[in-house]
Amino acid sequence: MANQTLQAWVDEVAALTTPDSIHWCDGSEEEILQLNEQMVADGSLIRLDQEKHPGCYYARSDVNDVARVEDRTFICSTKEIDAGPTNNWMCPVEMHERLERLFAGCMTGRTMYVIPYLMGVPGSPMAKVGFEITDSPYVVVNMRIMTRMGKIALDELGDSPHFVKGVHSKGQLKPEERYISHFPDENLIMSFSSNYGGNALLGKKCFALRLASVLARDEGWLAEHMLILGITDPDGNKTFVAAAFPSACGKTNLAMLIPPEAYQQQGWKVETIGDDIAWLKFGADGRLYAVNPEFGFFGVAPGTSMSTNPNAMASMRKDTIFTNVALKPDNTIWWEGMDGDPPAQVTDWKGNPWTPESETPAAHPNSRFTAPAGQCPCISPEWDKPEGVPISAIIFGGRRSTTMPLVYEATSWQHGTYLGATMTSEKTAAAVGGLGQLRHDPMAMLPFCGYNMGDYWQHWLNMGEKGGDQMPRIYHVNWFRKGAEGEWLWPGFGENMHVLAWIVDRCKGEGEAVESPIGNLPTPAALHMDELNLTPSAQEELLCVRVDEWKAEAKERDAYFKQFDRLPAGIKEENERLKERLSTCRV
Ligand code: GTP
Ligand code: SPV
Ligand code: MN
Repeated sequence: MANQTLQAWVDEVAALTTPDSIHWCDGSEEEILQLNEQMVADGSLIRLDQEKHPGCYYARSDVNDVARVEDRTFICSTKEIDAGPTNNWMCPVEMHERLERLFAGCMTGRTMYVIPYLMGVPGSPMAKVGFEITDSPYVVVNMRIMTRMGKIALDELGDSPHFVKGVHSKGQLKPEERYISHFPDENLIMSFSSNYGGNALLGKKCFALRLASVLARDEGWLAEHMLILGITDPDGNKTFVAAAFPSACGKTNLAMLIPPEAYQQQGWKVETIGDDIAWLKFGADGRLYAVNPEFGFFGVAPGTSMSTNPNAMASMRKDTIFTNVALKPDNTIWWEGMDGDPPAQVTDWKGNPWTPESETPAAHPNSRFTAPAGQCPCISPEWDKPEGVPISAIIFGGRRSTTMPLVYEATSWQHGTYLGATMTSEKTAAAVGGLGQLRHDPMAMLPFCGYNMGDYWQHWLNMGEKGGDQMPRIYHVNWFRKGAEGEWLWPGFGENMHVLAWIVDRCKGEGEAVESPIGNLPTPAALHMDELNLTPSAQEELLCVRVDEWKAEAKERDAYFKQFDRLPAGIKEENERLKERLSTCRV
């Protein structure tokens, strides 16, 4: 091993965790086959029907290990103020002591895998190397799909001492021993007692968002919880857009959108660059460029079907791992919302018999597929461009049953930053606890920002200062507004194209808009609303701004902002301006 820093660290972790053997992963086909075989033999994976699902496997997690655990996730910066009011903080010395007790000897009887991986495109100025040490072969095979893994990362690293360290052990999967800890000053992640995606696949949320957001602040770029897509318009021009929605609020679906027939006939086309994470940096021309640092999709299974997202269904046609979905007797899979009638009998995600009469879901609401991004039929030819794609618009959005219109436009970068900072959304099954509760989730980064949220907003404002009038336009969307009966007012999915097309039009200086106290709204005609079978009341509700509701919203934001010692003046100013516009408008 030529890289001394790397070898010394691996030796140190091995001395602490005392594995029976050490395996350096090369990321080869044979290695993965062998690991899959081994897991099938010990019962931790089930091989699916190889004709219907070639190269696909099925896994069930521990019943207490199905989602991210935000109350067990820590940012261990030296000073508490640098983690800020929205993160759990623990003193790094104390967290190290606590973790060292848990990690001591935890790999006895197990193999320790050393996974070299690359986040970003090889040769890209934005690519970064990480290593994950783990005792979980399930983590290895998932990391192989989610990242560019093996030799490619070692080659990129060479003998440089600069890489992100990740130490993971599934421990005994006890919830009370679970810690997802980040040490920004050491470029180190330590994760114990969970095998679930966001807790255990350390390249994803732990590195590419929590640690990367700190690096991005220091180096003048952005690490964001955003999908990236390319939209070709009828003139043949491509516009690239990035969008931040909280977990399980529609990023994968929007990233793979298929335009409705009428739009396709005019020449509209959508291509995917990424579905969860974007790293954005200024290019030589002063514009903001985005890359997807990942290599696969870790997507929500329930609700994914040929009618909602055929591109996701095609992405998982082979070489995919399904976790916590339901298993059919013929070794195929099923989940709620898949096409057709529910099967007469399946084995549910806990391993129990299930029928359509059962009172619990067959697939866990946060069950997931891990699929190679390259298998997506609409993957963009630009998705592995080292320099990334130039972003013309940024979209924020949450899951809001009321108040938030379908779409509106910010009037400046500062106003747009404020729209991101004030995002709220109803909680989903992607994290443990509080399902359906409305909470603030700024820029969809509440669980993922590795430093003080006030400083993060200031960093956004600073980026705007630097980029000037070349910065992307900013929008806020809401696909989830409900009617009196609790029904969705907006059809969503492919029909979200109506909104994307308006945004593209606006980026070109076209597309009709009307001013309102909250920002610019489209007219129904600019959205081609008449092509949808919406009732007149749904159409009105989707684009209305109720002044009394918004006054309450603005007041609540004042209360929310009180916890931030480092609230940027620009954010406070935008809330004052909003209140002023609301108080003077005549409705
Ligand atoms: P993470 O992977 O957790 O970050 O989630 P995500 O943001 O990628 O969410 P995803 O696209 O997987 O969607 C989550 C859930 O929202 C699924 O059950 C979808 O069916 C549903 N969903 C997505 N888009 C829409 C939409 O436009 N309208 C409605 N009503 N539901 C949607
Ligand atoms: C999310 O929860 O936002 C996800 C899944 O994308 S996880 O990788 O578990 O974070
Ligand atoms: Mn996500």
